[in-house]
Amino acid sequence: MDAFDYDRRIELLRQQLAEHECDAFFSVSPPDNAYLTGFFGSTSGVLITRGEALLLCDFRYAEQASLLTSGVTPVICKGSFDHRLGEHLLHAGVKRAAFDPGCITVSRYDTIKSVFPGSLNPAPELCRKLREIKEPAEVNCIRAASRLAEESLECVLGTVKCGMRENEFAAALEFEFRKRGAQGPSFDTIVLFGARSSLPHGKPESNPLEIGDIVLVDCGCVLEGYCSDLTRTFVFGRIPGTWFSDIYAYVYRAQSNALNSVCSGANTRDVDKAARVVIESAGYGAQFGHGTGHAVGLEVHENPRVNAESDSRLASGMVITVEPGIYIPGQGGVRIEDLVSVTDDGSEVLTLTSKELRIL
Ligand SMILES: [Mn+2]
Repeated sequence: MDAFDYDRRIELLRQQLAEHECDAFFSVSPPDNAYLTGFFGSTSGVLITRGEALLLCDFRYAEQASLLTSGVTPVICKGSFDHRLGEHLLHAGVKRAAFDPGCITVSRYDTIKSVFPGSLNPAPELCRKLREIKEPAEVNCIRAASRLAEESLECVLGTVKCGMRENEFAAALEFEFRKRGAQGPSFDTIVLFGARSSLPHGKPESNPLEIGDIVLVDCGCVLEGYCSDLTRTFVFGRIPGTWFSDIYAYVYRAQSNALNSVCSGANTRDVDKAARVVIESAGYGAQFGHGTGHAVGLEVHENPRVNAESDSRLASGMVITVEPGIYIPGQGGVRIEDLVSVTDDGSEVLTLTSKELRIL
């Protein structure tokens, strides 16, 4: 496993705190807490002050927390977790504590507020912003998670036969993920046959695979805490019609065009445009109703987002997806998705599976 420099991340966060004129940061967000400390439990709190870095968790995670190699001090809490967090803020003499308003519920906020009399300052751009730029070791984890998902997909594609069900395919894929060392899927696996492929985020059901069906698979796994994301669209037995070859070609071209636009300094809106312009000029603009992509890391959907309204500059170290699609209700859809990392001199596509139309 790649070793991460948590102390460096905490130091970067402290620099951000100074800019926000705050003397502490607290978080109850598992991905932020994993990023700052290496702790992957489902419930935890992190409190960073100028001099201290605390990880609050409960008895279930005591041993796990004691094994952490980061410079963080574990605190095992009993009773109301958020209450304890408020008390620690109070006892540390904190005056202005920054937190991410997108990662806490109103009731948890209220509990902390009821104990801590200082100021709570919303700062969505703190830890999540740091997470946008991946360290080389993080990119390696995402690359490995991508390889694992791709190998699993290849394995299941080898077993495809008439009558196989969508949910059977999805279960087989997730079984392969686990068998190969993944912690699990990074989101609910999407497997859609035939006309159901027009549902961009449809759920696998029990309908059987038939000759001439489209097979759309959108899947990803988690490895060492990092997510992958991959979509391919195949056909089973034969191509359902020229309409399908046509939309496949448009999506293929849109996806390549957007991938080619990915580089440090590019605006996310322009990456979206690079895909959209191809699909629009083919007359399918209305059938491509979602954004072109999103960043991936400890969470499968991270910032920056890549869509027509987004306005972020890509920078070396970011890892995003490029996944345009065309969806025709009642007929079927096509989506092609790769992971791409932004590098100093351009980009590196992390997904290696072929995108040529494949007949299973
Ligand atoms: Mn995606």
